[in-house]
Amino acid sequence: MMTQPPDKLVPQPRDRFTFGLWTVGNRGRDPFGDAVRKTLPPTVIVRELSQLGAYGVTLHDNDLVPMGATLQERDQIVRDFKAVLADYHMAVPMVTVNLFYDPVFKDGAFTSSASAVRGFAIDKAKRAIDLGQELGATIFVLWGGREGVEGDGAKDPRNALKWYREAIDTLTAHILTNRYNMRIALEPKPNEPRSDIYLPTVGSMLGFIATLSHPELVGVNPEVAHAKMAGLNAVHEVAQALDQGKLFHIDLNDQRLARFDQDLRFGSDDVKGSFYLVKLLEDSGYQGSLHFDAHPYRTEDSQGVWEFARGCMRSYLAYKEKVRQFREDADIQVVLAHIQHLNQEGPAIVDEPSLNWWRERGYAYEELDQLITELILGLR
Ligand code: GLT
Ligand code: MN
Ligand code: MN
Repeated sequence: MMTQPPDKLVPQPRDRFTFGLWTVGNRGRDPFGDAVRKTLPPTVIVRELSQLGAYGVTLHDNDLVPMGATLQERDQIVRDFKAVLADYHMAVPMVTVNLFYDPVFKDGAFTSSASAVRGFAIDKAKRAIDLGQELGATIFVLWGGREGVEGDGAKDPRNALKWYREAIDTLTAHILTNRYNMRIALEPKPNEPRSDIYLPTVGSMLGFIATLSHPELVGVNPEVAHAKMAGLNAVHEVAQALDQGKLFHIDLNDQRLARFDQDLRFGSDDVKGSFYLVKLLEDSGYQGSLHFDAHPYRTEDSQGVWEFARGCMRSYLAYKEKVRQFREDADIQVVLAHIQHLNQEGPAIVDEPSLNWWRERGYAYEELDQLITELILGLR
């Protein structure tokens, strides 16, 4: 009897795919329109994602425990949630804290000009770290969505950075005092919901991290869409984090350049950029979660939500398959070898004729790029 080859695009827990509860749970609200879908209970999300082959889920404190819950209520919710995770063999490798939704954070959390708000935010983040520890998470993400301004009149940005630093230092101290196995990943974004958000890129986060009391405990969580909103190359952003050993986590999604925060299904818009990102992650041996921080289109019903989730994972695996084909494609490898050969065997630059050789040589990047384009288009 003929056995079917396994479908390479069917996700498995070993692929380390995770989704925020807030991603598939997104209700489609936007600045111009109300919710179009019902709230999905975390238990349903865990069940559906596990059936689709995900490895785990991630969450903000308030995706699970509502603001204002009593300690007793909180403990009950966490107990029930842990039971569901165990039932469906799902992990929680990362948690984060919501420091942007409640109106108390309208002028920022760690960088609010009011010290009472800053203190409240730090305390909320500590409790979220405790929750993460309880759920087995080893990464704590901080996205400073409200850490910014519309105008710089009332707040000296140097003070904001000082307060930001003090907050992160307090959180690493909390991790160390409690001997938690937890590291922090800072997530940059250039703007939205604030006009300008402090520390807008991976590079600025890395510069900031070097000034912290415990830089070894702090890395970055780059998001594809956030780099693109700033007109940057997301692959290079991730590469810089890898280069410094700071890629603690990643938010995979897609985005058109120079638009509002779209959080599109991974790999759905920028096909070549997604290919190079997957290639980079696979080439680098990155072992962290492959985390999707994206939203289903607002047009979708619940069936569309799960198609969206399946699509994120299938697309990652499809690009990964293309990376494998890239490595095995004879013509591509010949062009790469030719480029390598010229790079290595070209003459040392010692006189005018050797200088001219380097001036005149070609790099064959057009041929290479055309081959890659055809490979991605499925024509090779
Ligand atoms: C929010 C934001 C994301 C962050 C999440 C973590 S929440 O949806 O748009 O980029 O990663 O706080
Ligand atoms: Mn994100
Ligand atoms: Mn986003």
